[in-house]
Amino acid sequence: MDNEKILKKFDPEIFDVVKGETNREHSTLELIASENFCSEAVLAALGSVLTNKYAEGLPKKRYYGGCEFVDIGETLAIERAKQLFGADHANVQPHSGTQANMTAYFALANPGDTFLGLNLTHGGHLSHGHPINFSGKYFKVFHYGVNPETEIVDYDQVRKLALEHKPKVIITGASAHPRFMHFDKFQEICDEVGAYQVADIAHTAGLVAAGLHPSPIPYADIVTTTTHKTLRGPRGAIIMCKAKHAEIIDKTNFPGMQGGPLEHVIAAKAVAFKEAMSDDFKTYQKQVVANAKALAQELASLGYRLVSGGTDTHLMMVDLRSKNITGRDAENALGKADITVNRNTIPFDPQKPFITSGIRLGTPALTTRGMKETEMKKIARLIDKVLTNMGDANVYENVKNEIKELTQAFPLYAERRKIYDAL
Ligand code: DSN
Repeated sequence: MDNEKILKKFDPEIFDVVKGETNREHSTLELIASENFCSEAVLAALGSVLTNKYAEGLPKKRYYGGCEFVDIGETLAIERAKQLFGADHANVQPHSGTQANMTAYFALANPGDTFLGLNLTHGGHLSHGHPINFSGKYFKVFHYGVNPETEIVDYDQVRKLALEHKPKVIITGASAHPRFMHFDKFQEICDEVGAYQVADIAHTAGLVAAGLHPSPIPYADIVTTTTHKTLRGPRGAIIMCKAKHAEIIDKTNFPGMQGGPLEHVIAAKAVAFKEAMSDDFKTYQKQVVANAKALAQELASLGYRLVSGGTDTHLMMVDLRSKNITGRDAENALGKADITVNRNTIPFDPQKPFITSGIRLGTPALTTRGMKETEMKKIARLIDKVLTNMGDANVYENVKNEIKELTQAFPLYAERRKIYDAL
């Protein structure tokens, strides 16, 4: 890898950042549900000269010359996204999930229009109408939540709120809800009140592509997703929609919301979509779900309460109140023992979002390393060891040693690390 040699020579400080992060990813247990490890092929496209090219517009309809190669890359990304999800239309230019949502909302609605979205503290997302986000500032957003008993999305409440507020858009999808989203049920409500459905499947896109989670494509007007979570591609997003919205989506994204597309990222998205069409990817996604179930079951048997009692997906929400620990303290303690998680509010959380009563755990990244149910059970016990011995540095050290064994048995970016070490 001559590139690394050049970087090391010219900018050793940044080289050390890249090397340090690669080693951190290898030597810790990554349980953040929205993270994953993309392939060397994806990284190769990302770190290419495609970053140099301005290509405002769409393939064959650009505002710049010299786009013949990026046109091929972007067309491949579009066609593969359409094939992977069975969508009529795809725009692969959004820089992030929030920007994809921004395009979706402004394509369908005007500032001041009424929306419905899932409450952030019940598993929604900032860009689903939180007052501190653009979505909550430009639109009048009412929030639905989960049923207090089942902790699963309350479709009766969604319907009641929809009939009461007559939203222009109902945002579906979640970032911290462990159960399936039933887009068909949402669509029935949308049809009843004349609302558009915008489904944000950022978290479950890989599962949807593999047929392991209900797809919103047959129902929703617009579907957005990031490409770096369960989909295991580069950091970024795409928008898919029904043919009737194709023109407005493309126009709203550019020139409406964004400038020049990131053609290196778009090429990397194309690579990831090709990977996602393989049988290996389906097997991987099945294991992601099996691992999540195994981790959840073991945690439950160790006395942890799981929001909604378990998971259907790649993630679970752990309620720490019975252990008298906050999400923030758990995140910090686990971090000291080389287990990376994020604190997260749980439905009806009595704590503030900065503290929280829960943690969110996900299995996409560890499954990419090849870990299976046996490792998940072990990891549940290691998590418990830390959380039942808060502040005990000896315990953290013991857990770290066990994690070292585990990470060495499932190496990550081994070739890359070898090259960095040799420089
Ligand atoms: N999508 C969020 C997450 O799930 O981590 C971050 O915006």
